[in-house]
Amino acid sequence: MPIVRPAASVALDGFELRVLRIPLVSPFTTSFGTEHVREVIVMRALTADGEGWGECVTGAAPLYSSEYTQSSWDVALRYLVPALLDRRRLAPEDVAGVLAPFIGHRMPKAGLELAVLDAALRAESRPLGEYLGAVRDRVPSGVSVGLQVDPRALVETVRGYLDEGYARIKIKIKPGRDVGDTAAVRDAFGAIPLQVDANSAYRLADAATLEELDRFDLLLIEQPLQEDDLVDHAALAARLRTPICLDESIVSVKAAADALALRAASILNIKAGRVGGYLEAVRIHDLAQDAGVPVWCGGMLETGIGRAANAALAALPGFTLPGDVSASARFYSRDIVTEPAVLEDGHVRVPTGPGLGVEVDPLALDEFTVAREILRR
Ligand code: OSB
Ligand code: MG
Repeated sequence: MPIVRPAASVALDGFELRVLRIPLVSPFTTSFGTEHVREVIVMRALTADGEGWGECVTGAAPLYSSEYTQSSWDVALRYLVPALLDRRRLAPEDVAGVLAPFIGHRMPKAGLELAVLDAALRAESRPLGEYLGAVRDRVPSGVSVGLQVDPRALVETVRGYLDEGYARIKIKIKPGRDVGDTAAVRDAFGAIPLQVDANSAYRLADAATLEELDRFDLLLIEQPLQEDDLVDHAALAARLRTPICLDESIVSVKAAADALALRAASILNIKAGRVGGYLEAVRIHDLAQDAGVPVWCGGMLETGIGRAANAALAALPGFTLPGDVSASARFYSRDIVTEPAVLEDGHVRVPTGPGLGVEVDPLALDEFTVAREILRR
């Protein structure tokens, strides 16, 4: 369902942007690298009616996408924030249009839109979930498991998450660490809900290796090929029994429509940060629902800000597969909100308070801050 009732506009006074560096509880390794610290930008909208918070999901380096911390920081301070502050009043639904002349940079655009949306909804005492069209009060929680030193270590790590109650396991794969790792997890745990994520590490020439994964009855294979390889993904999908799910390739509702038309994917991972915001994410959800295509909510190691918003998004009716909406403690021993997401019976609760429904902890925020800028009108 499209957004039924728009939010009120806010009178913008300024934005505060911070770069945070938050230690991870354990290193997170994908086919594109290992992270020990989550570097992230948080943005605070300052308005006449109160504040609102957003998060920009770029990583420190352009490894998952072309966007990264300093590209987001630069474009936000130089172009995006000034364009928003040019408007005396702004409704959340207008943010994307004001920022549209600036090509790309969807991650900082998404963070700024979320900050404005949170401010507007808090001022109206409306929860984000209700605004987006949530139909559940909690969502099943999947966990994304990074590459481990060997398959035995992987099995022990997965065992820990299963013991905690996670509803679905996703393991990262890359060439040379695919069939063996997947076989080890299947052998150890049988018919658990299991999927794999390659983060673009393969080429169509690797199709024979990926075909071997068909015997594991995976829920899906996520983003085997590169971001712009829609035609190759379609060719691969025709050879596999396992559904192909796209992550990196789905940067907009247009990209989603193209991917479905080409049969490059039969499942979509929706990440609000990657597609330019939660409103575009809802449009992709609506498109997929009309097409009968299942979607799930991806994650980008969000802080409590983005994690609360992701739980709200994942509660929409078309999110029929468990998302990467894990407990905060899966990544962080200290989060920047006062009520970090927790795992309860394999689920994460959708916050019900106004806006994001979580409060930022100013002491934690200061502890992790490495850069700070305020722009006022
Ligand atoms: O591909 O889904 C991905 C983290 C960073 C960048 C890309 C991805 C991921 C994850 C972690 O898999 C998802 C999470 O936040 O739990
Ligand atoms: Mg992915």
